[in-house]
This record gives sequence, structure tokens and C-alpha cells, in this order.
Amino acid sequence: MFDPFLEILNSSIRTQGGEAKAVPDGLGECRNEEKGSLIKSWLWQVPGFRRWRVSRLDAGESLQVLNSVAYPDYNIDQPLMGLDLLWFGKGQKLVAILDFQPLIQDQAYFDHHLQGLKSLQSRFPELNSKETMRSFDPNQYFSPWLLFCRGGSEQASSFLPEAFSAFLQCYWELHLQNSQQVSLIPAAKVKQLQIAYDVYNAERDPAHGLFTSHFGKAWSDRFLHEFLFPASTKPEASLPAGS
Ligand code: BLA
Repeated sequence: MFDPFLEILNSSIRTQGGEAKAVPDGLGECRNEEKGSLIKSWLWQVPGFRRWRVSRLDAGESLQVLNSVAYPDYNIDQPLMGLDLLWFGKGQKLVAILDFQPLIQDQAYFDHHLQGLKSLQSRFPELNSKETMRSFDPNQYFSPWLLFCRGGSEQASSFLPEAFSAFLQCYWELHLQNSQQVSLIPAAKVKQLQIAYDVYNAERDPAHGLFTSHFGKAWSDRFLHEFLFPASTKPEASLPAGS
């Protein structure tokens, strides 16, 4: 269901000079024949970004996911680009989250980086739902104007395609602006904050159970710590032996 979105994302990355990079061994693709599920991931080298990852989970009618995070270079203090589109076939439920994920929760930083996103939120009121978050803290790494909706299939086909393209366009514009000016947050601090993002998200990621049920614990642990959030602590380093 999200293949057109994946196509738009990958081709927009290419247009910006993105080049595909190797995904760590064994993590680029994993299949569960019994469940008919396949997860595929891509890594991109994009000018101005130190890392851009994309993953797509296709479990047929039952589950579809498109997930991506872009980490700007450390000398650019702009928010990370985060998107998570999910379709659960059983309940015919769409969950769509598109955000410029701020490094810090600070009004001046918001004013500087989030004007575009703010106007997108008013352009697409359907994505303005004041949903409560169950796993995450909305005040950590989410912006006040994140585009968020829980809905059904009509939402996925009506406004979401247009909102998705507009969102990407807006993020590229922000990136262009930021590439031409000096960051307010020093690079060493940006690095620290991006690492903290990975640590926080590896702890909270609501997808880990889902990955485990499809692809097993060993693969899912590696995927979480080596691909999704590589700056997070490796599980063997943080857990007591034997746990
Ligand atoms: C929620 N994301 C979820 C859920 C799942 C995933 C299973 C719970 C669904 C629900 O709330 O009904 C799935 N997350 C994934 C998958 C990957 C992943 C498959 O990382 C990886 C391939 N999540 C992100 C990013 C954002 C994000 C980048 O990975 C930011 C835009 C947001 N996901 C996000 C939010 C929720 C969510 C806000 C709702 C969680 C909550 O209610 O607290």
C-alpha cells in the first residue's frame, strides 16, 4: 500500500544527489515465509546528511509499514526527518506520522526550523489530530506541529499522498536554508543530541515486538541496534550476562 510513497521518497532522495550505500550484512532484507512477510531496507548517502535510512515491511493484507529517518551532518542543527506510515489490515487502521524531529525543545529553535511544518499542519488539518502517544513522550524529539493521524483506508488514499510530497519538499527547503547558514547549536552538541535520539528511540521503539514476531529475536535485536538506531548501546553491553 505504501509503495508509491516509497517510490516518491527514494526518487526525491536521488534527485537531491543521494547514492545508495551498503546495508550491514544480513539486515538489508529478511523474510518470514510462513507469515508471508518481507522487510527491506535502504541506506542513502545524501549531501548534507550523515545518514538516511529507509525501511519497508510488507506482510501483505495484514501489515504494511514505511519508516524513514534522516540524520543531518553534525554541523547542521536542523531537526531530523522522521516518518512512520503503518497499515494494520485486521482493524483496517492507518497510523501516519510525519515530523521534523527537533533536537531540543526550545521556542527559538522551533521558530527557526519549524515554520514550514507549522503551515503544513494548517494546510492538512486531517493530520492535525491531537492523538495521545502511548510509547513515546510527545515532548522529546517530537515537534508541536507533527503531522499525525490514526484513520482508515480513505485517509491513506485521499490527502496522505499530497501531504507526503509536500512534507518532503518542505524538509528539502529547510535543508537548503540550513546549508547556507551557520548553526546555532555547535556540532559537538548536535552529535550528542543525535546519539541521545538513537538511545531514546531504541528503548521506546514500539516496533521491536512486531519485528520479533516476524523475524525472530536475534535478527530484530541486530536490526534495532545496528540499523535503526546504531548509536544506541548494543544489547550485550547494556544487559547483565545471561539475561
Ligand atoms: C507507532 N510505530 C508505531 C507502532 C508501530 C510502529 C508498530 C505502534 C502502532 C500504534 O500506535 O498503533 C512501527 N516503528 C515501526 C516500525 C519501525 C519503527 C515498523 O521504527 C521501523 C521500521 N516512529 C518512527 C519515527 C517516528 C515514529 C521515525 O520510527 C517519527 C515520525 C513515530 N510511531 C511514531 C509514533 C507512534 C508510532 C508517534 C505512536 C506511538 C505512541 O502511541 O506512543
